[in-house]
Amino acid sequence: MNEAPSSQFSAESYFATQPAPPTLEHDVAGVRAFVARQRELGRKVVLVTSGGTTVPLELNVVRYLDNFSAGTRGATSAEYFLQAGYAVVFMHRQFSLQPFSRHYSHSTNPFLDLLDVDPQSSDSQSPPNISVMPSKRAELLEVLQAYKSARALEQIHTLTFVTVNDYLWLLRAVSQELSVIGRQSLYYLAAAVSDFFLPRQKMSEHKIQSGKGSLIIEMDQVPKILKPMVDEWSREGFIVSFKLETDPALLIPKARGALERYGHQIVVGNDLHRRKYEVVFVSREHAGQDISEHWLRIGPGAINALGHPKEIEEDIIAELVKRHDAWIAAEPSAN
Ligand code: PAZ
Repeated sequence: MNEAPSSQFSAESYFATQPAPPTLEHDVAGVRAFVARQRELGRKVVLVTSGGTTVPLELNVVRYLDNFSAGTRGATSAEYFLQAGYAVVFMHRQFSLQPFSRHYSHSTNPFLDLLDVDPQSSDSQSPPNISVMPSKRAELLEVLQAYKSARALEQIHTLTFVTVNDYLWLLRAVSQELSVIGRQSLYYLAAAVSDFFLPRQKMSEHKIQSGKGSLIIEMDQVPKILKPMVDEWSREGFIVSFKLETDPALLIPKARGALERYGHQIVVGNDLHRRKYEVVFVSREHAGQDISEHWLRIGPGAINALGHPKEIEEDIIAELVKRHDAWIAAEPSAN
């Protein structure tokens, strides 16, 4: 593929030329109702984005580029936000991991392996009883209770995206909806978003045919969406973006660069191979102050207060809740 410089889309020209997903209005109506309810209840609301975006190469899509992300960071973080009393808008890539059900992912911990069949209990009238294996009950109960509680308290609202275009349209719309709660809103942008896309106008309608040798595709750069988010859509929101790098030497300079360019609150930097054990918060304590770095690390085999294997997201969310509360408390008074 060719990464030669091509046309630059501003956010404005992007939305003027690329089509909105057909479900956008319906999705936005759902978010509006959810945010209104959370506002009545006085809850803080976090938008968690999670999973990778695709870039289709054809209108009748057979092939696409994808961004790496299983959705673990987002799904895990959403659980800790719920535990901290936040309402969560969980915007994730279709079929990526989700809060609670992530514990029983089909590949690492298949749900069917939790179950036992009691052949003694069957007769000609009824099928045998199915039960959860005793050794699995305590863990399942804990996850199930947290899940049921979040549902009963109407604390979580879920939205899905697949393409980078779906993601951008949804992000703009959801940010605008969340802006009504001002400083009570937090944006936790953990999705892995493509930097490149193929504008609709340049896409082939049908499957790209082979037979002409190599394939050369020129992609355009995805507009830098954090800029309008900070300046226009979510002016009072507490915005946390993520920066993923594979070259450790680039992590801090890139995270600092993003903070300087967009002027939001925090960039969480993570290295692909170390992301489950260490992250770095890059931020300014106060506007105008120097940028500082704060590392969070967990050791291998770390155990949390409940006796479970420690997840770094527990510490990330605890730190963010503290900083978000300080941000809310610092709100300039109305008079
Ligand atoms: O979803 P996951 O747990 O497999 O990975 C999380 C992550 C590395 C995608 C996330 O922490 C992140 O850095 N997101 C931003 C990626 C980016 O720079 O576009």
